Amino acid sequence: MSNKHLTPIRHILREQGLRAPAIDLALILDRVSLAARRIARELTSAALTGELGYTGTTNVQGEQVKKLDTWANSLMVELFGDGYPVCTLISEEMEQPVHLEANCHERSYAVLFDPIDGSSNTDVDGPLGTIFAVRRRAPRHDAAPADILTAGAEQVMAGYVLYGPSTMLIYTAGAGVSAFSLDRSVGEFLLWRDRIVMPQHGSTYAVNEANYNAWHQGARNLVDHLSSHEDPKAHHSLRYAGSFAADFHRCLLEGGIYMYPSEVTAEGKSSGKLRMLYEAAPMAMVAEQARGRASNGKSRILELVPARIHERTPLYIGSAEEVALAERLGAED
Ligand code: AHM
Ligand code: MG
Repeated sequence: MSNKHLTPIRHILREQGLRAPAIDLALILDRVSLAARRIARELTSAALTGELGYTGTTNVQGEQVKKLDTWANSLMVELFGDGYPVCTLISEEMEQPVHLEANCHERSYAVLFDPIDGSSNTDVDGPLGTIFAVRRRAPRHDAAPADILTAGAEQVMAGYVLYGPSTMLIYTAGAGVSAFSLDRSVGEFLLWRDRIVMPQHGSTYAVNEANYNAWHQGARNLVDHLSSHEDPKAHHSLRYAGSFAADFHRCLLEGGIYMYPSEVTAEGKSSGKLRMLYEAAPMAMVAEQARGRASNGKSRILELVPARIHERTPLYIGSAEEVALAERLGAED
């Protein structure tokens, strides 16, 4: 059978069969796909429609909010609010979860997302992303997210959209990683690559190296090693787009490592920048499903249990060899 005309929804149903959970996930993927297409369209015209720049407010993370962050967050809340099967939404842009009581059924789900990843790129026409994860809500749950504060291994689907020269949707529902490219002429994501395998080793690393002096010694040793010219086989080039989705996508396709280490401050060790539930854990599921790895420098990201919905974690993600090296060199010891 030809793969040429497979949309994400038909793909997941073909992979998982016409069973109830697969249909639920297809319905969710349908909303992600629509959100991605609308965000992609908005991004192409944002400069001319006055949608660039800041709102003048700060979010729960204390970060300046861009107009596109707010717009994309509202869009996703509106799309998922539209009925079964999603009853809980957790977003980087919202202090509290949104609970949609009317959408609660025997099987219902939480979608956790970062609507615009790499916000510093909005006003300079750089690459951007949307990151998402899907978790089952426990039977007889209430509005409180206690059952969502579990290990990332509980995720049933995860992925990201990359808004670059083309718009790509990448997802996994636990049976490999698939990538779809947006055909703008028909407004559909169509399968580009299936069962992607990340190379075990790559030739690039991605990190904000301007933070070098604030890192723990182990993280500095790792970057010293990757950038050293002593052993040509160990030498990597630096590639940093400032968008996790874009930097991770390079690792997925060509291998290498993306990292956001913790920092040593007067108050002690920070937890890095990236948030566990809607940045690190979803990408960790994609990485592992592509035979890569994701670690906080000591432990597998997918085994860590966050205590709060906006909890942060140091992150080392990408090719198995580079992530193992980060742990071996004690990046977070
Ligand atoms: P955001 O969700 O507010 O955009 O923050 C996440 C982003 C990542 O996409 C990117 O890798 C990182 O923050 C860049 O941070 P920095 O500017 O500190 O390098
Ligand atoms: Mg983010």
